[in-house]
Amino acid sequence: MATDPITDSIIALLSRRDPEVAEVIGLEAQRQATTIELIASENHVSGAVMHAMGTCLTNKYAEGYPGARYYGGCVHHDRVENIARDRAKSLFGASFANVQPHSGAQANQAVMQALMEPGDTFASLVLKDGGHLSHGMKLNFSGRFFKPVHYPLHYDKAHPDYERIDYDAARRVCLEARPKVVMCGYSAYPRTIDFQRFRAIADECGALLVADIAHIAGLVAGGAHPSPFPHAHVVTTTTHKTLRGPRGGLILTNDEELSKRIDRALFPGAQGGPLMHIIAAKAVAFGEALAPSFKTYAARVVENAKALSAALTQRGYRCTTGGTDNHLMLVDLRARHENLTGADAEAWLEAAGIICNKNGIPDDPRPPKVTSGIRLGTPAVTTRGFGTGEMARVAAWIDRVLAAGLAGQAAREAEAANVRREVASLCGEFPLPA
Ligand code: DSN
Repeated sequence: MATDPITDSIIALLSRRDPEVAEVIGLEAQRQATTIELIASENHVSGAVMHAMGTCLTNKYAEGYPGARYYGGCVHHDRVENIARDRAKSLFGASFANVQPHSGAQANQAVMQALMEPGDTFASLVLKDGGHLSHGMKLNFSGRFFKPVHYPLHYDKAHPDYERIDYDAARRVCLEARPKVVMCGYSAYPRTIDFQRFRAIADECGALLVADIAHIAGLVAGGAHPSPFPHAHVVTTTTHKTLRGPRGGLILTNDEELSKRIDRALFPGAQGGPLMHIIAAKAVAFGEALAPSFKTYAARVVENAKALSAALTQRGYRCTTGGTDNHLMLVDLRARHENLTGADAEAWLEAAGIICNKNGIPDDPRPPKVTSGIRLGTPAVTTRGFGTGEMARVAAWIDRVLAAGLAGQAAREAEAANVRREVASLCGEFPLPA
């Protein structure tokens, strides 16, 4: 099957120079072209974004910022970084953007360094219930050099906000711990985040509010989720999830004093030379996200997520919180198959060409490498052109594969092969973006 045309042309050249690596890239291109990508944090970038990444901008050291570099020969790099900064600012309505973070975790590292001293306290969601490792995991810089306190979800099944953020508890945690920073924004939370409420909590306890919108940045840019501005003091994000850019990070603020601290904390505090080819690709992606068609894309991502969640619910699965407001859902598998684990579901679905990840559900009794749930997201399939009709087919395939999986190895392998063929055929009708 044809893969995306940019990768095809790169492989054609590479196979003459380095057939070994070309072969691997070719196989991965085939995998992406013929499987259904439901990992909530992944997407398929445009050919223009892909092109910008593979350019001579990778050859240059450009430590510093536009107009203040540590190397000569940066005139074109200054220009492209300024284009990226300006586009990011207009996309998110911010007066400052740092486009250099290599990743979301490094964006968070820089912001924490800018806003706190080692040993200071910050508040974030209980990590296993949807937080990110850079929000205080013990092995991560955020947990080693700072002191995280965590706020919970509602864990009481009878509560109308079951499995949603417990804002009253968050307020109590923050008033008691008096953190310097309150972090909101998550990796596995299917509902709208009330940034205004978090700002009120931050103000009451004298903290700064940082919104990590890595997952929902494309929805914010496309108007399908409320903006963290004007509530958040600082916003961090990745650029490669719903925002559909190259793999990387971004920091935004409207506070001039904080912006200076953030620039210093990122370089030289956390990183050396910026990846200028990636910054060029970020500029291209921000340009795409500023186009009116991106609003339609963001709305469709949410529409598809709601359709997938409803179709799975109809088949007896339970989506946590009862559904989704954004691009992802957490599926509690036990409602349909008491003994099915997230780890098995992930593996069986992969064999059928449906790619997702096991994920703990709130209050999950199983350990993180096993889990009782899977996380599903619609950014990548929506880019491909899938609509609500295709979501219903995907839900039916998921159910078939998981039911057969529990019926034993022979049934599992036979059904995975059947579904794999049907999946590849549907993928053939929805080629990857050019
Ligand atoms: N690893 C990302 C995710 O899948 O959500 C978060 O950085």
